[in-house]
Amino acid sequence: MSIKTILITGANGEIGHGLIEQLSEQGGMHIVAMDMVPLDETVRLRCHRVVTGDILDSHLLETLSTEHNFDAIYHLAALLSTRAERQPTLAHRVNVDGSLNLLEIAVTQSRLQGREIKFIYPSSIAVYGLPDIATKQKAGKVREDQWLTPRTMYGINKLYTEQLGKYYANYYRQLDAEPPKGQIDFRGVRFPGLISAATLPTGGTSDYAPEMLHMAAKKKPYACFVREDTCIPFMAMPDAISALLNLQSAPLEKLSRMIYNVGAFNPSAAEVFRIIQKAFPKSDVTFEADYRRQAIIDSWPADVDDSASRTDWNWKPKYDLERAFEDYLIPAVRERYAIKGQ
Ligand code: AKB
Repeated sequence: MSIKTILITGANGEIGHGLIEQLSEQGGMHIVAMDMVPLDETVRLRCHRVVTGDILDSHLLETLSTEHNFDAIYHLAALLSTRAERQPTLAHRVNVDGSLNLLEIAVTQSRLQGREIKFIYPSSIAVYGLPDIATKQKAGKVREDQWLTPRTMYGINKLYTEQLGKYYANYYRQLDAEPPKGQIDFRGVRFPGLISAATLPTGGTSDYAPEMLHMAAKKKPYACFVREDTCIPFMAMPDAISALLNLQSAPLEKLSRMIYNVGAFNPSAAEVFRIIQKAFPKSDVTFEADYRRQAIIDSWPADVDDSASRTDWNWKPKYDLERAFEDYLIPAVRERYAIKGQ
């Protein structure tokens, strides 16, 4: 069996940690991991090569591309929604220009190797933008082609990068005398808010759920920045990793689209609190809505229609709300903070 080489950007982030763990367990591949900051030891040891650098550094990316033959690129690097609102031009550079650099590397690799390169892209429910709560409640499960009117820089960046991916896969250099065909096999999932026991997100707006959990486990008070009735979809991190891996390995002929919704559970903030409180009865949570961040969350759907993923590549989350907390999150955070003595 030939060893595959996989490039992962944003490798030190939440998804990167879980993905590198899973891929290295699978074996049979060299992981080239890239991030702006040095990788945590636990993930570093699982990689063939680690590159500390910026996806905006095209020279660095071109050098990497001459040194490796990539089979697939998982482009995870991004500035999340809250941070992107605070630094919109930086977010645009990282989320759009950085993605463009990676797509260029993918087509260059494809040309050099004379075959299709897979490009796996985590998009987000932030691509949706519902105008008000009444519309959100009426909309219910949102399909991939509905409400594509994001109100955040991050959502706009994600939606545009999805389009760029489709362009590179279908129309890149379409005016050339002999346009190259099928150079990249672009596949994306629109993730809901993700909750991991191993890491805490930084700079997102769905962060209230993982923050509530980790603060309760650390016995620290937490002021939740959204109202109790706030509702968006969430997913446990192991399911997010499975979604990326299963979409990656699905036969191309089964895929009816390039971008897919994936759902798991969609609790209100109060329900998240109740389930955490059951495990940590002394958890000290107050609800102090920040109306600006609340408005972002209110523009995201309460649920997504992921029937296309279920039909095309057998998407089925392992964790519903109860299982996610009872079987995965609570035991793992207990262990994590007990070990750290916090
Ligand atoms: C964020 O809150 O920005 C992200 C997302 C929903 O994509 N977690």
